[in-house]
Amino acid sequence: MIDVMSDVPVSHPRALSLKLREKIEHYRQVGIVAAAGPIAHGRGEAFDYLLGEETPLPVKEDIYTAAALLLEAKHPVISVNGNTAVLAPNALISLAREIPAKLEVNVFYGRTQERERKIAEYLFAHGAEELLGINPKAKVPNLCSSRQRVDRKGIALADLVLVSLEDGDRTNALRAWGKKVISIDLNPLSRTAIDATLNICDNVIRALPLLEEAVKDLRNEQTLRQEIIANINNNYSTARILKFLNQRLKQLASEKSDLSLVEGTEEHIEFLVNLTKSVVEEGFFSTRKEMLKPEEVSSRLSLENTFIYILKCQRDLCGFLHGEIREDGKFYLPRFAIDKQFRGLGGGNFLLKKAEEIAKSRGCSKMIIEILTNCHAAQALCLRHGYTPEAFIKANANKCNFLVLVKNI
Ligand code: PTJ
Repeated sequence: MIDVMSDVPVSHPRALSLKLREKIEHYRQVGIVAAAGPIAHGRGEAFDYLLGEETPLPVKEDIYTAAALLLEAKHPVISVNGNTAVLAPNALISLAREIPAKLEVNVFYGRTQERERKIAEYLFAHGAEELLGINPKAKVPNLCSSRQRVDRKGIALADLVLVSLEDGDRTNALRAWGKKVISIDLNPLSRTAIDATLNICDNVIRALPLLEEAVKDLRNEQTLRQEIIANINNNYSTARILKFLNQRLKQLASEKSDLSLVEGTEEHIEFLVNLTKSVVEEGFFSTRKEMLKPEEVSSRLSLENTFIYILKCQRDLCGFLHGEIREDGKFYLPRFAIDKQFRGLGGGNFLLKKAEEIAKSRGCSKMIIEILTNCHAAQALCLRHGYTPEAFIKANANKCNFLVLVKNI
């Protein structure tokens, strides 16, 4: 096994990441990795951070789909460039054996026989038995870069090519040549990822072993494989990963947003009136609602069984909740609001949880929330928190209708 001397202490919290960098840099000096290889690696690291350095669930499904494609292909070929060879030599070889598929060297930068041979020898040293793509003679039509040169017994013949961690031109040209392409690319918006028959948005070091496991699982499942393949839709896969990233970033934003609640006092009256006004203007509170006049707010602050809390984002006042325990002993939330600038930071979740805590601490077992029917974000929030619609209040005179949502707590 070829190993690289490392300056990274094993106890370093990011030891694996730093060691992989060292490896990429070492093999750049050796001439296996291209000069641009460390830059490509850095881009991958950045995207992997956003994923949380774990294979997301929808990507695990894509990996199964990719395994089905590989097993159904007549001549599958795994294309290997400098970065992939160095990052995952054993996984590449093992996957190729398991399918079985051919391994073919195909590089973009500095394509000389010397570089091709260096990559091949590196993989032979890790146990590969055959490597195609050394001084190949066939050409991918309509492709100008060095990647155009492909092996007659490999990519030229292939009906499916697996490409990992690469620049954008070739996937399109391979598709136009009639081949299916599976890509492994951490950037879901790269041209390779978009043009592929299916992109696996994951780090090659995780994706290749998972792919091998999926190949083993689907080995004797031909009907299932065909069903899976019939439903391939790369755009949908891209949409799912973008949604995953969106939710993950929202979650991280809410964890970092430093939210807190304080009891409403006289010093918050101006804020309460102004926020109420602006939410009325947005059409999310009825004009019939109180809290638009300072004296009305003031009188509510001192009422027994009325709870007005202010939401703070760090030091900024950014929202409020107004809850009441009425004669029926249920906890009503006539209004809660968050300033436009501070939405999407988890404030809604925070306010609802707090309202339920207050309700429970006062012995209430049922929450009741009235929301204008056009206020979809607040309705969605309540539904996510387990509220169910109980009634619809038609209030035509004020051109507003309410949905009554309830939850037993
Ligand atoms: O060895 P060569 O000459 O064929 O050159 C290889 C590189 C990678 C230098 C070349 O193909 C290149 O410049 O690629 P790009 O344009 O930087 O694209 C690489 C893509 O792979 C980017 O979308 C990265 O986000 C993605 N990527 C980087 N690291 C990983 C990755 N995807 C999966 N796993 C990774 N570890």
